[in-house]
Amino acid sequence: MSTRSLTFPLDFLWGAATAAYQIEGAWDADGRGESIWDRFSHTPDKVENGDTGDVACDHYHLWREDVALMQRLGLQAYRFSISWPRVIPAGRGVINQAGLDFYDRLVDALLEAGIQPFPTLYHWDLPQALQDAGGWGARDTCGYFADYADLMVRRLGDRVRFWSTFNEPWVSAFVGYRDGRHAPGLQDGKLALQVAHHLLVAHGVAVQAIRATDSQLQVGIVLNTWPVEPATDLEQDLALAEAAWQENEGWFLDPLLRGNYPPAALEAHGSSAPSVQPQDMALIAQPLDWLGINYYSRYVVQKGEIVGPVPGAEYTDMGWEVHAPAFRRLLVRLKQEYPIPPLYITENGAAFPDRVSPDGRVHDPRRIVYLHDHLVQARLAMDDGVDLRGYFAWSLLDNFEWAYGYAKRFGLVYVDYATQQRIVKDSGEWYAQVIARNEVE
Ligand code: IFM
Repeated sequence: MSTRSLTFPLDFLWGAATAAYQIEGAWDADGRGESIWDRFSHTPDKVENGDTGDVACDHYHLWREDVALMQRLGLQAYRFSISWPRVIPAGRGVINQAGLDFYDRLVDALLEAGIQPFPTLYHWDLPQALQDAGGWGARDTCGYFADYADLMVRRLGDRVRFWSTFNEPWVSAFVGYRDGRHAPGLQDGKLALQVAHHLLVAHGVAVQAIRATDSQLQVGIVLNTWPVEPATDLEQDLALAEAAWQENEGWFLDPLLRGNYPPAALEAHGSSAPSVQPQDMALIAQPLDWLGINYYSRYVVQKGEIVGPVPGAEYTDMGWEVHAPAFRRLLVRLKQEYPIPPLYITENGAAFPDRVSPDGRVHDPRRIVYLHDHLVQARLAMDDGVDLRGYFAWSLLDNFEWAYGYAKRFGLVYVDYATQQRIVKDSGEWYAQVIARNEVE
């Protein structure tokens, strides 16, 4: 770690993030409907160890305690997601008041604790009833999503200023519908591209619905970014890295910010390219009040191949390279190449195999170094002119890490799943100091 302190602007927003299916549990409580992740995690061999989100961190019941933890850490904002099937069990039609009440109470408690709520409307848990009708492959789902967005904004918009439509649509489309490693577990590349398009259209109609209810709300979307960096200046490496950017990051950034798909990537998809209706691209490119960026790691390419492992590099428990300088390069690239709105880092963090020590504490020095180094790079990117307004660590709590179940721990707070005891890790204490001082040393 360096000896120089890097101070952040006074209004920089410090937070931590979670998602509904990963922490709430209470999967069938009080009228909640089934989601695609309930169905998927209950299907044999889909999730490591047969884990499910049935109980998870039981946040649905322990939310008061969790808000108190956030307050103790000094969080200024909390990014969580709303479970669509908890508030509209079949995804359309009948509304579940008990589900709405849960988020209502959570928002009130956060505000009382001085914590800004930062909800995401969709973090991968589509109501199963909508999946049965075609899921995101069906265009009608876009309209149901806009209705759901409208419902939530009418209910919470008097207290919640920041809204995001989707978390990581790339993952929903390609890991869920092409690779089959996430719900709904399909393996159809052409369908996945159509799904990606529908997610963007759904974003567009939801932004319109939200703004129609209250034009003052701050609406954004959260994208995952995983740059592929060339190991050399050789044409082959440069071309591969660029093609990967267009195919992955550009596939979402370009429609959202420029109103078109990246031409080369579109051409490369040939007959698998999505079918696009005349007004779609304008609909997708609604002005954004902010953009959320999730960053964890990068790939390196050399001689046309992904290098793995990168010699001398450190890897997290997910097998992801720890490489903070790529974070700054990414942020600067976004600023240089796109007409971006203000940015928030909506996720950044690392999984390590944490254990409770005999002293009853969880010592996680590698996570502290990871967070420190990424915050330094984020701050340096701000010196480079990047308009970065806030940072959310992933995650507040250890939680259900999708196909890995509970095997991976990303939290600032350790969760003992047998007892639901929470223990603030050393990284949580460290992050609290960063927030209190508004600087990284
Ligand atoms: O846990 C996930 C989260 O739900 C979305 N972004 C990446 C995290 C770590 O894999």
